[in-house]
Amino acid sequence: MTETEKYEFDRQGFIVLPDFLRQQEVDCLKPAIQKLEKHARKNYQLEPRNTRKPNYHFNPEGGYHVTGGHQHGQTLIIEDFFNFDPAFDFLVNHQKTMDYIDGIVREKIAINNSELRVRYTGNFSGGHGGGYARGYKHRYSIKTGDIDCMMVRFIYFTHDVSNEGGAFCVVPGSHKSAFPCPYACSIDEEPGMLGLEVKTGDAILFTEALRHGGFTNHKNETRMTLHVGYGPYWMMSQNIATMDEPLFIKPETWKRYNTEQKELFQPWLRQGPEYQLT
Ligand SMILES: O=C(O)CCC(=O)C(=O)O
Repeated sequence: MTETEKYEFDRQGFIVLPDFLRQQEVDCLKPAIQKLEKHARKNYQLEPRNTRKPNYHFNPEGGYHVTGGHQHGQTLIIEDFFNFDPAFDFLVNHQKTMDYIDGIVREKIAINNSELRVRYTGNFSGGHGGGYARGYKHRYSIKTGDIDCMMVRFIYFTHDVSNEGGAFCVVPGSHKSAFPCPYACSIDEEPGMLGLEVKTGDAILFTEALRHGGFTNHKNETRMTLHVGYGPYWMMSQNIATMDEPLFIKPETWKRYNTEQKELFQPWLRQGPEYQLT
């Protein structure tokens, strides 16, 4: 992270990283994303349901949890996408990503969230977050002259997303706001809300303390983005289906990872010979 990026991240609570993924990486992710959306669309209403979150289907074959719907105005949120396809493996301990996370999370780092967000025409993501809600999980702070974040997120884009197409949107600087957002209007009309238009291969890094959401998708195309959350090593899953449990990683997925990748998934919490570190 350059000094300019650090300044901008602190000032705004996010940075847009143009051309972050190589073309080869986009080409690897794109078919896997499409395959996962198709799989989840076919299965999300089936049994088994997640016992703690019955609105989620757990898919044993694909290793994911999914909720939502696929009609106009709906979204499918597919958590634990890492299990679905080895095409996603390179995003675990992705050097370029980790260089940024290292610059803003002070403790040993772990992945605490992974989701493919599928947003069909007419869907929006409601605004949430904002510095006033400085709960320990989302806290943004400065310690001994450096950025010290709890949960932060990367979003990876494998197609262009315009404001019309449901851009991820933010209220810049709101990670430092002292008061709750007073607006009850639609996210598209919220004062201060800024859409971040991006191109294929771009990424966005933001602190969960920032007020953010997604504009309404008015295009006749589905918006599909990969979101990965990071934080200190002790923070458990921040996926909704498995909140505050160890992040769900299938033994088959675990086996594919090298030691450095496994270190990002709290190996000390995983029992049994199928979860060896080396
Ligand atoms: O991209 C969106 O529509 C919203 C994403 C979001 O809320 C998040 O990643 O925390």
